[in-house]
Amino acid sequence: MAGSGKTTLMQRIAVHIHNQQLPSYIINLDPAVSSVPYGCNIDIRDTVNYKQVMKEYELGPNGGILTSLNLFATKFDQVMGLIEQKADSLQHIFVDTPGQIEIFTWSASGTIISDMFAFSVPTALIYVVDTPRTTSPVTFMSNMLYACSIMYKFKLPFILVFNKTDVTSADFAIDWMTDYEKFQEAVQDEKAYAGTLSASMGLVLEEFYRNITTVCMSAVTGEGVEDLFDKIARAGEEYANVYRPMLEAK
Ligand SMILES: Nc1nc2c(ncn2[C@@H]2O[C@H](COP(=O)(O)OP(=O)(O)O)[C@@H](O)[C@H]2O)c(=O)[nH]1
Ligand SMILES: [Mg+2]
Repeated sequence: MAGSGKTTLMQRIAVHIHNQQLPSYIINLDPAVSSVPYGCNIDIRDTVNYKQVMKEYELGPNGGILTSLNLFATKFDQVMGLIEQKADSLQHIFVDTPGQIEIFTWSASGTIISDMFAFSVPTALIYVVDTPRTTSPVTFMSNMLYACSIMYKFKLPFILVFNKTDVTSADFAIDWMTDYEKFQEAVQDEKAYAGTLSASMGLVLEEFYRNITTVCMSAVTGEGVEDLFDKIARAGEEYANVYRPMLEAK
């Protein structure tokens, strides 16, 4: 989600891989970001000028981001070539997506780019939740349904990060995910139609929660980052055991 802290998380990851000396690559795919607060190895902004794209194609901000991503996707085989050359010496490759995540998740270029990764190297998705802004049961459910739809669309190992736990603990979220009755209780206070919807969707989400990997952390303080890296390592195993065979069977 926009503003959930994806870029700040990348900054935290950059600090962690530097401290732990984990040879890694960082890629920025947000054409509209004014400055990238971490050292990145590949930056979409070096190839595509977002402001110029907006002007040239007479687009608004979202159209500008989408078109910039499309333009970059047509050249992404060059990026992959570079990555494949380096892959043996790299432990991780991290990719930051545009602030407007929908532009990545529901566009052809987002699919092309993620497929290229998934076919070439062990790949996982990290979905970042703005914990303080997700404390209402209805908002929480909408966010989880969105995460769920992205997981099924991409068919890749999936890590749900509850970020900004320095502001609001994610205990409520973990409670709702592990104990369906607690979510029901919370949702009963919502008298509107949305409350009824949440209550019935909750059952669908139970299955999603059962299979999901969660990390509670703060990109700002760094708390929880070790857990994130543990879960990334596990996602790598999951990719090898479950997802890779599925891809090869396609
Ligand atoms: N308190 C707190 N703020 C955060 C955290 N992570 C990100 N932010 C703030 O949330 C805002 C959006 O962050 P950004 O990384 O740009 O979000 P993005 O759009 O998902 O890339 C910024 O003001 C960040 O400083 C966190 O863990 N704790
Ligand atoms: Mg960002």
